[in-house]
Amino acid sequence: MNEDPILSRLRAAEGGAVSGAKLADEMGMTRAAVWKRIESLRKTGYGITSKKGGGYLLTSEPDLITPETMAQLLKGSLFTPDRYRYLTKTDSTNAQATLLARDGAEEGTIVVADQQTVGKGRLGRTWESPPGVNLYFSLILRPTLDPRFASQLTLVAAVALASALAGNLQVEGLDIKWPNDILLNGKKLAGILTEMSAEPDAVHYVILGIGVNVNGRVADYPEELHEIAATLYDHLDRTTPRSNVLAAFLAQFETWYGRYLKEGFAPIRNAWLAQSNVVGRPVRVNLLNESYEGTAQEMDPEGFLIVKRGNGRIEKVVSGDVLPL
Ligand code: BT5
Repeated sequence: MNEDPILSRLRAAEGGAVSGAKLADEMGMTRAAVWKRIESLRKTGYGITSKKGGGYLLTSEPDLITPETMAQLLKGSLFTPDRYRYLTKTDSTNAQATLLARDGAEEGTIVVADQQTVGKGRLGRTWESPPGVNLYFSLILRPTLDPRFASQLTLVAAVALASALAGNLQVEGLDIKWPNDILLNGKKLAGILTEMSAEPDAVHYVILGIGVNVNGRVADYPEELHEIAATLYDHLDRTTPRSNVLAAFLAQFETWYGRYLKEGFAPIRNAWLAQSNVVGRPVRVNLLNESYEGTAQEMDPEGFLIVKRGNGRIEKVVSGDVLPL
């Protein structure tokens, strides 16, 4: 979608005001039509002041992730603007992406929401998803892949997100936690929920759902998250445009996913190990009906975590939570 020409003109004025008459003239509109467009821009969150005889002045831009905003930033060939689906409020982007995938939506389709009412974590847990401040999105992928290895895509996404945050946005203090978290100074900044539909030998589709705490304040989250969640805003003490985080992630993901399909899991494993502190650390492994302590030894060539228990036994962790001690 094209950007609003009045908005482009106000941006181009770089802090200067443009008179209504001039805008009307340049756009080939009446002054009343210009005023109407300005009103609708204000409604979407743009700060535009108007002084009698002084013209219109753009003073602030909202933190939008609408198709119009993202169209300029989606430069790759996988997540193209025509595959971008935006919802202001939805139950869960994973649930919506699943419906689209069942209907045949193609690889590279992305469902983005400004707010989720039933954001999902793993194992029936919930993901806190307040409006206007964070990122909640789901990618539809259709890789030719043995379903046994589909969980490797969680690690591809973790590497891509860590690369976007550390590389493109220069955030320090990040760590990848097996299998699905990005931590910032030890607290959860982002989570990944991978779901799939498959038969024994073939993947039909994979939904990769990602939540990133960008401009939210942990103090506004429910009490039980105060000690465990992190946001970029709290860390940097300034807002980061959500569109930049999303665009950086999608570009990184396209690169890492491409490498994964071409070269296999080895390069992902190397990048993951380079960005994670878990190897060599004491950990607690929480499984559905068992919990034990040990030392994380390595990530095996398939992406599972190898943990040596206190009693010397070597375990391959294929699911569950691994918490650093
Ligand atoms: C996850 O689950 O970390 C996966 C989260 C995936 C969320 C995205 S948002 C877009 C897409 N659509 C969805 O419906 N979901 C995906 P898990 O490892 O089970 O962690 C869940 C736990 O993280 C919760 O039980 C809380 O303790 C904590 N938590 C909940 N909301 C959080 C938040 N906003 N920030 C940090 N921690 C949170």
